[in-house]
Amino acid sequence: MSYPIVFYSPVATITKDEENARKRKMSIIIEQYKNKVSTLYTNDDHHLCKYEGFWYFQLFYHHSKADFSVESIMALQDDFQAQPTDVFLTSHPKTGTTWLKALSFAILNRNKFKLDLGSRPHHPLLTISPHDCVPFMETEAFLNNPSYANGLMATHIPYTSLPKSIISSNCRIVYVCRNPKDVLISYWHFDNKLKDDDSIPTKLDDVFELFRRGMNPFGSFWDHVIGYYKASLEHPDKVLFLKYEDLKKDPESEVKKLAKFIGNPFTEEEEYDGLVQEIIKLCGFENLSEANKGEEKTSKVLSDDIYFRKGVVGDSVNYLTTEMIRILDKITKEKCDGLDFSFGA
Ligand code: PAP
Repeated sequence: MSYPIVFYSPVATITKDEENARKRKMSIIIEQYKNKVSTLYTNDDHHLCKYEGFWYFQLFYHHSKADFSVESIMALQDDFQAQPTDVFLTSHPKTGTTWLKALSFAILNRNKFKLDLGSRPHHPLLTISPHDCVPFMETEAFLNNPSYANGLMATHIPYTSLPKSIISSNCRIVYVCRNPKDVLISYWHFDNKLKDDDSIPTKLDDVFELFRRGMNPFGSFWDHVIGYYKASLEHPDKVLFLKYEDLKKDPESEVKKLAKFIGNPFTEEEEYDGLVQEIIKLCGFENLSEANKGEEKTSKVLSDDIYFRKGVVGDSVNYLTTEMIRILDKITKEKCDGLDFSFGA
């Protein structure tokens, strides 16, 4: 199967006018879905609400959590039109999204942006965040001119809640999953990094309790993974299911698999020239975390380095108690019962 080659460009920096337009559009979206959202079941402090079986922030209560809110998902479900050539990078938060974005961007743009990492490196991934190279649909929903047209985008929306046109069109979906224990620890650190310096850090016990009950944004984690896993079995030409741990263990074959699936397989010559290895190196944790250090270079709310912490498999053993591990393993066993599926670690 061959696909047209589409060129992608990084998201431009948002100007002040665009930011104002974004705020206006956000107010319209809040108003539009106010009634629908008010009927949803919320948790005790109205922090999250449940929609189509998964938990989300509500923009209505948390203006600061504008992106990734239930309203943005509703707006995308109503308005988003997928194109047959689109590629969607999908994931539950903290499972390797940033890495998958970088790899896919580098693969699809390898003729446009050469990979020479020599003395004068110039690849976009060395100067801007993978999140600016590949936007989230959820954040673009509030822009007047979303960069959907670029054809490569990401989302944390669960499979069963994806806009219908993504399911019905011939576009491709790549999902990356990671073992729940490392996801929980990564999320806990991320959540605390998002807090102001004078806020009290969230305790691991509290995050654990919510995570195991599925009450985290885009949770339940297990239902999220299983939804995409089943879709990948039913539609293997449409949904590619990757594991963070496999990418760590055998990056070369996983990257080749990814390139083939997204319509840009490496030629024998490219492989011979070491291009696969160069892409792996460019997108490796060491390289990207170094490139994203320091002040934010682009327009986003979050600084670029918040997405890079340790980037290893199994760090959760340094934080979780034996009892927490037992409980998480038990949930995994129950949720995956009858499925030929196991997490990579
Ligand atoms: P997001 O859902 O907020 O976009 P996501 O990128 O999915 O986050 O997950 C972040 C995790 O991926 C972090 O894991 P850690 O907390 O266990 O360290 C981050 O360090 C890791 N990560 C980011 N980039 C890479 C990379 N290039 N290689 C390996 N791991 C990475």
